[in-house]
Amino acid sequence: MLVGLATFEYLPVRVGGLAEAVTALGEALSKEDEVYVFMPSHGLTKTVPPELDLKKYADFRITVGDRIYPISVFQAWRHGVRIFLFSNEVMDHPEVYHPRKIFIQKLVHFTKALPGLINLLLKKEERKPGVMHINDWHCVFAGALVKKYFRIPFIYTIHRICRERMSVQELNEVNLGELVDNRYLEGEMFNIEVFGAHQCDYLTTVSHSYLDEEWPSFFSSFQGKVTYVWNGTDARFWDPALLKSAALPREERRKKALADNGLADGYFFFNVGRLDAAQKGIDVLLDAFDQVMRGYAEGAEKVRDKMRLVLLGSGDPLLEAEARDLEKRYPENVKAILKYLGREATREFYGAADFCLIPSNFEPFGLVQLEAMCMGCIPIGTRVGGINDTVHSVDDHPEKATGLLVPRRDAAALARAMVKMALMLHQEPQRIDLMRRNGRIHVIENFNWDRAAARYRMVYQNMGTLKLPFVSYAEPY
Ligand code: NHF
Repeated sequence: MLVGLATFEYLPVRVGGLAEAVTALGEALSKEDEVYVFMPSHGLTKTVPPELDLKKYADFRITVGDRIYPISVFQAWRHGVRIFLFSNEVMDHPEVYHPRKIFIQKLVHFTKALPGLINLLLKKEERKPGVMHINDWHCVFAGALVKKYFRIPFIYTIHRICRERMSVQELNEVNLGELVDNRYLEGEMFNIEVFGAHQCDYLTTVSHSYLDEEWPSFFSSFQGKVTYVWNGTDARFWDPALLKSAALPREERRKKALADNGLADGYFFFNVGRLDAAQKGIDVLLDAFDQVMRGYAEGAEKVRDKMRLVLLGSGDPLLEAEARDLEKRYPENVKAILKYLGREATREFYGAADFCLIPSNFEPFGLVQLEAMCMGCIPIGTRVGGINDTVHSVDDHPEKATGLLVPRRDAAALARAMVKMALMLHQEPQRIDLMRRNGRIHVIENFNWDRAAARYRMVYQNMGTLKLPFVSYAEPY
């Protein structure tokens, strides 16, 4: 089958987990299917990385309002996937989602460019995708038009519900009034995700728990055509054997990584990612660590002096300031590295840290817990979304435990969990070792991209033959 993936992020263009997920899926699908990716260039055509052998494929024009815009389509091959990039003065803007005004213009240009390219593919190559896989709300208008004009069914995957709206006036001004329908209107605002979910042939999201959490408010309206497909991770990259200091015992690696960051050896807690309160719950993490240091959690006095926390990532300036403040108050315990250091350096941290803190308030899937488990770094996360689906908590499954789960938005519970795990590391190292081993095996067996690709393939095939529903959302797999 020829699968078209429409997305706003695909490596090397990356803002968050969406890029990792769609790229890995495209590559896994390409082992059995042909995969074409469609994306705005986001300026990639101007700063072409050498590994992308980018070539002009076609030029055409689109109309937006009363203006005519040229579009150049470039194509490249990356790891077996054919990538089409749309380039013009709007779609070349290097920021993917900012500023909002340009981002919405990009969305509109993409909506018009995709049917234009499908038309050209038909003309030049006499073929079209058998299915379009639309990723997140940015691409749903394009999916709906391609379905309408070319009879290509589409699957809509929600990586995170954003509840995004555009006004009816905005849509009419860019000649997309044909999409407007009362069913999607909230006053004069048009709900893009509700539109996409109605229009698509199949709706998926990235974990069972997220589907459950958002069932009453969103997914239940689409019963019969909705399911979940778990993401995966690449355990070949997230492999302790690839660490610079792979030959050293884990405790030595920890000692060294902490020393490199100006800290003495201790119980090493690590957090990586965007510093954000709304989704990632970093405010809760900072509060929890402070509670341990102040001795509020039971048993904290036994571990307090040896608590170490390394934060890696940037984000909300307010949280960055709070992280700096925590570092100042506890200079012997905390190191805040307020930037991203790249995948290889992150891997070194996972390979040295004892525990990875993932205090998200919601997490459709979340890749960090998988990466950590692959690397023997034990996740302490919240019981939400993909974290809940992928981590076996030591409280629920002593034998097959891979981490510890706590309630969301509960700093006191997280503080208790940190103390509990630090004490376990000290008192029951064999139990900790078992959790590290369990984690890597669990990810390799259950959360790999070949498995995800196989599950998506089932969805594509069911759409093709219109055998719906093929699975109840609640059916585990
Ligand atoms: O892993 C890729 C990612 C998810 O939880 C993550 C999110 C956005 O919020 O599916 O998409």
